[in-house]
Amino acid sequence: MDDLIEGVRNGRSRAIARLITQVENSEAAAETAVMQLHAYTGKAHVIGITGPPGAGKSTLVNELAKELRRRDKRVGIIAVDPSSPFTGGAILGDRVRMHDLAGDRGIFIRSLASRGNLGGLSQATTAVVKIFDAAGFDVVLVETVGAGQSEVDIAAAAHTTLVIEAPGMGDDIQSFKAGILEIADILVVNKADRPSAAQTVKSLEMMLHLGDGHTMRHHGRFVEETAVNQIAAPAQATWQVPVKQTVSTEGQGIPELVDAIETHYRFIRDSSEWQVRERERSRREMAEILHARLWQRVRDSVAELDREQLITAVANRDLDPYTAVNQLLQQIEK
Ligand SMILES: Nc1nc2c(ncn2[C@@H]2O[C@H](COP(=O)(O)OP(=O)(O)OP(=O)(O)O)[C@@H](O)[C@H]2O)c(=O)[nH]1
Ligand SMILES: [Mg+2]
Repeated sequence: MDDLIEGVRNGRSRAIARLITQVENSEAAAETAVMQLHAYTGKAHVIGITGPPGAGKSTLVNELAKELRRRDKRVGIIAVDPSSPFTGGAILGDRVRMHDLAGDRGIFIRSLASRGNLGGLSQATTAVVKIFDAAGFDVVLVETVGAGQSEVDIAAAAHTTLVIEAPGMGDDIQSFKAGILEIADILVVNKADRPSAAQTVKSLEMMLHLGDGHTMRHHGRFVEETAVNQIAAPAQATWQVPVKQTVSTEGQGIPELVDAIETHYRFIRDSSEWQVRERERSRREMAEILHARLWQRVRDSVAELDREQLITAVANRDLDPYTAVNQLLQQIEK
């Protein structure tokens, strides 16, 4: 086990791959290893890349990784729950596109697929970010499809979140998913080679402008710029969300996007924002572990038949879910 931890800390690919596989299979040994690695983390810049299916996230990640390598950064990449299973086309496509990067020791790419375990994917992603961090990767890129709340949560656990949009999906303001402004640190209009790209950029900039009466102070939360807040926290530096255009298939706009990412990194490092986000990430991580642990204790102390009966009772409206959970808690507290 100590060999495995030493291997990961020395950035050895075999050790990293082995530990990630253990994490994916929820092996008890993996938990112990990740536990021990925590002390060696906290250095990597974690970047979430999210957006609708087909917006060009994987192509962009590939180009970002190449540019970051040119800037001498070591890069870990996680594709979370790619839209197709391992046998399907999307992943194959990802492999082909990411093929450029194969053989580069400064890069490690891993796909994580949903296993249906409780809190499984989210917890596995957090663990793999930790492994890359402990292995000395400077940057960790996490690609998620921005379709459901859980995926958005994963992106929100990053230091810097890129929201990728593509033109031509009905470029009126309403068509953009509610909530993207809350999580985006940088907006990217990919496929800028498409004719309607300018309109998409305009719509996004208008949305940002509508939010101008607010000050983005805490990640994912808008704080009203009231007199009270100004007295309580005077002259807080604020981040203006930029809208960047890229043509990922041509590598266009990529160096400028990496510049914007580095500017954001300096902004959060030089303000209290890094600490705010580290605390937020720690809080989420603990909540996930707590959730999994509680369910495990319920499974250990309440017979499956009894659990299923409670679920049926709630579904049939014979019982409300609060009472059902209270009953479960009483049984594990015994
Ligand atoms: N014209 C154009 N096509 C692009 C651009 N970037 C990506 N594409 C194409 O768009 C398609 C989808 O790209 P992906 O990178 O797989 O998109 P994705 O967002 O990762 O897709 P999912 O992971 O399935 O959600 C591919 O056929 C790409 O070649 C671009 O800048 N311009
Ligand atoms: Mg993809």
